[in-house]
Amino acid sequence: MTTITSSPHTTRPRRTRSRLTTLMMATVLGLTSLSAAAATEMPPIPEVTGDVVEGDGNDYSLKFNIGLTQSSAQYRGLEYFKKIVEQRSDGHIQVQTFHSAQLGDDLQSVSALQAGTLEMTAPSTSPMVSMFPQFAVFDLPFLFPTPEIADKVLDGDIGQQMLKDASTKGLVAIGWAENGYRQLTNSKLAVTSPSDLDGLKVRTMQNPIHLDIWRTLGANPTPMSFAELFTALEQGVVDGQENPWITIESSKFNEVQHYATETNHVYTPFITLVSERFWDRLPESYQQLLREAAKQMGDYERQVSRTLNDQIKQELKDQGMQITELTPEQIATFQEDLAPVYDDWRDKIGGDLIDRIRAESQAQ
Ligand code: TK8
Repeated sequence: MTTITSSPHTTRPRRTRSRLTTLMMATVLGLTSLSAAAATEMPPIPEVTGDVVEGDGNDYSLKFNIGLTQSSAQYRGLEYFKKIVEQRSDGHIQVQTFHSAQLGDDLQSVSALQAGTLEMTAPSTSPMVSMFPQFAVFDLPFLFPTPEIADKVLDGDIGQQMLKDASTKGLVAIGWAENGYRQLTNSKLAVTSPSDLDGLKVRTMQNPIHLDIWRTLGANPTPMSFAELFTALEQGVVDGQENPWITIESSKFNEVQHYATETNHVYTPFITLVSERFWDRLPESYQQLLREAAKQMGDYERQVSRTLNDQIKQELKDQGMQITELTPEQIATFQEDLAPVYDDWRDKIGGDLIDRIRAESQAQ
């Protein structure tokens, strides 16, 4: 049985200790059976559908590297991708999967794709805005009120055009998946309003809008690669960070962050990328197979991510994290404070694009 919390291969020794401490504390509180029973089960990897695809007689192998750990929904998606591609190519395409930034963080992986030393990766769109400024739209706070609206945008004309536009500079963009709604964690205090953030050192993704968001709210933001984040939190280089619940748990941030606030301030997509050098070597039939597999991976990964989101929030609570759920009024305070971020970025990003996304929300 695969569980999201049992990740013996990714657990570093020093983390095991704090995990143990957490478990011992839970025992004292009589919570062991609760948290053990809550061990999250991933929705099963679906059976592969579709016929075997004829290639050109050659064998190919591709390395697919991501930043999140083996217990993330994202990695689970990669396992499904591997299964589809290997089965439907009748073993002519071998997929090797890598997690936890083993072959580099988001930006390093994208460079490796361009250089042709790595075949696939799926970064958050946010660190890529220096290459593709239009991705900045996904960094605007509170733009996607529900995951279904995000799907409509990403799977509809806007998202499909963005994939085309991002298929340049040595990259081929073939699909979307979800990182998800971001939540704030920190080691200092229960945050209920922007005034609590005064001077708090918050790690952000390497992205100017995220910097702007946290500066506007009064925090002291520091951009940093995700690969450096656990150590930075553990050593107190930063006080806090923000990521979806599933990432907070699969990266064990709760072991070094006592407080969390359910802010849902930004919805971050993952974009599935292939090295153009590799792509150009493939027969068209295999290019099409990768596109189909990327689509199925994205749909499944979203399903896993959404099924687990609330469950994992509960598990984090059971493990002792103090989670603050904001009232609509408290959320409104964050939204009002962040209005200037919209004003500052609207023209740079393109007001049209923002309006089209807003229209999708209203059409619901
Ligand atoms: C993982 C990152 C991560 C992102 C971040 O490679 O950097 O905080 O949310 O998921 O893409």
